[in-house]
Amino acid sequence: MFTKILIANRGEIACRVAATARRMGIKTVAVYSEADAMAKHVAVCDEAVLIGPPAAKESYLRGDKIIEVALATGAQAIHPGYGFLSENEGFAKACATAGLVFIGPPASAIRAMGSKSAAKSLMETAEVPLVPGYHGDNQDADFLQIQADRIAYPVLLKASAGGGGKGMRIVERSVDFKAALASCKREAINSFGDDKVLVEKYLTRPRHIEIQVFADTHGDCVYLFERDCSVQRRHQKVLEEAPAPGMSLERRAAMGEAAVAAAKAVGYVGAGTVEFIANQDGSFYFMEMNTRLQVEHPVTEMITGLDLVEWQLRVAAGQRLPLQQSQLSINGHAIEARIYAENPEKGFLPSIGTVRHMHTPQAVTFRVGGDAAAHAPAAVRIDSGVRQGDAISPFYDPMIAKLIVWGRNRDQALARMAQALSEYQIVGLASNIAFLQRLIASAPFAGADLDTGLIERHHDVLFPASGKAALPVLALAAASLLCSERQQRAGASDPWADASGWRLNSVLRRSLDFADEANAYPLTIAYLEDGWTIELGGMTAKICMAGQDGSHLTLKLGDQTVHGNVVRDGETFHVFTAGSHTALLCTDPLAHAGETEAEGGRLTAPMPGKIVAVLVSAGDAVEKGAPLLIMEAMKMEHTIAAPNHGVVEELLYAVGDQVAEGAQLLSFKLSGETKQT
Ligand code: MV4
Repeated sequence: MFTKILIANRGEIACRVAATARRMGIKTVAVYSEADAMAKHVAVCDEAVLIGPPAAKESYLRGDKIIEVALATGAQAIHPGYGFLSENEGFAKACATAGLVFIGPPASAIRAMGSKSAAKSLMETAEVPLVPGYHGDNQDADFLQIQADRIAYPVLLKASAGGGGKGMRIVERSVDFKAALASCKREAINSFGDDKVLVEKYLTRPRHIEIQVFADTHGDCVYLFERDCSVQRRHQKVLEEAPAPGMSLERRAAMGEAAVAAAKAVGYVGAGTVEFIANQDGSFYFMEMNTRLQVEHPVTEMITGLDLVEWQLRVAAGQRLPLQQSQLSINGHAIEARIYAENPEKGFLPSIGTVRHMHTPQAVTFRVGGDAAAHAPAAVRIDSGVRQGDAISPFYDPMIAKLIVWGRNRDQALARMAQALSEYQIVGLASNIAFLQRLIASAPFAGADLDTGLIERHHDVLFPASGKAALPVLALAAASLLCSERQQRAGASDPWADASGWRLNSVLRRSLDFADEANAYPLTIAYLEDGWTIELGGMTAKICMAGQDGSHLTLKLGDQTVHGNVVRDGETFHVFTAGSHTALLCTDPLAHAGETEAEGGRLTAPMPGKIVAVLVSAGDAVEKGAPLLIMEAMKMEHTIAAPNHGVVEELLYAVGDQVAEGAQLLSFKLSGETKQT
């Protein structure tokens, strides 16, 4: 076995590979770009070497540099992860030339599967089922049209060098064929430098079912069953599960054997995935083979109890496969959800920025009883290369984490997925968590009515119009704000240690305006001895604090108890309660009064009143929006907030002082700017 390997990747997969290496006592070398100096994958490896600027072309795709680093650090093998250099025939060859083991298939197998039409010819010989079609060398337009007419419409044109859905054209009628062919060839030459196309019968509601295979250098090859990855959007997988719902034992064996035949036909070694599309009637056809470890490999690990990275390392070191086909079995059901920094409501636009707050469900491993379950599946597993405080940059894939759950059956796995998603909290970036929650709860997914068009067909359910924030959500946001003001005033973190005496005998009222993307929530708050009342649109409810643990609040709201986590990011209050996330912008008109004045260069009293609290001292450095002092006027509290980051220079009034409208309350110096008064 190797004693040291280099991991030529980043993010969750680099961390995933490092975890197995560590467990096996193998040292790891990370490589990283300038953007990743502080990344998790650098922290979890034993050594790390900078290989270049952020752009992948200048770092993670620099095979020459990576090989140099492997040689210099004494690594014996390179694990390419997925993406980047993982399916690069030239890199696999260069590793061998340098005397390094490429932890993946032989370069010849990568090449054989790189061309769709060549792969199909090989598969035909190996008797792997193919979609009716033409994948030969004759590219004459009239000839291809005859083929399409023979196959019957609709047909699908695919660029032979394409992949991942690029360079495809659906042709519905014979009269449209020539134009579609010309357009497909144009895209193929532009995207792949090769205008060869193939013609296939177009299946209208296919499922994407892929088989995990493993081969060793001793001629053995097994299949580790299937994954259903039908839930995709624009050829990006969103949910993956194993086993595939509705799969019969016969079909599983037939697909598994076809996949093994495919692997053997190209002299495969290591972990590979044979992708099929399956008709609703269960017939299946070879699509392509992915010659790498896939993103979704954890669902296979969960149902087989195996560590596929360990198998990769053992096979790469020349060992035999640890188990034979007859020793492999399926235990339970696993589902993976890919958590992305993206905005589903804005066409899944990637969201770039810093993860300001992240709370994840607890990963749980337990041992289940029974002979069929000798391994210990994790009920909840999270594979991630992103921690709180890390940034999602525009340079790489915006995946934040993979959330994988296991259950005895699909329903239990679904329930655990719902629970785990409801506990996932991310602030600072848009994420697809709420979308995933709707997706797994949707009738077609819950009912396992899967096909590749599921998301598009159920758009209305998956993208509902945003509703109004519920009262408990608003109460939590308001209580969070009121408590933090009270704590600042008391100068103590204990909310009950409020001994400043600021609370007056008369009831103080103030307005507090919250808003989400669709609605405004103008609240009126009244201060009571033991809490507040909150008024919205003629409805009044009483709030009492029942407990606080950091940002987690428990309230009595009328006769209910509500609890949730409220994370403040600038002026936005992120409320996580009952499994949902609501972002509420607080536009305290009084805080804004201070702000507007400040923009004119003064922090002044918006109206005549009395100073009831001074929250800062001269010399304090404060963040934008930090409350500086509170005045009371017309039974309302007015918070004067910092207009920007800066330093308090001089306080011009003290608690109890009366101030006239427009009076300057303090002098304040903005960071990096000249004095503002
Ligand atoms: C197809 C097909 C229907 N009929 N081939 C898309 C990417 C590539 N891996 C294969 N793809 C498809 N090939 C025939 N003959 C439908 C798709 C397809 C698809 C396949 C798997 C997962 C998602 C998909 C989404 C749209 C289309």
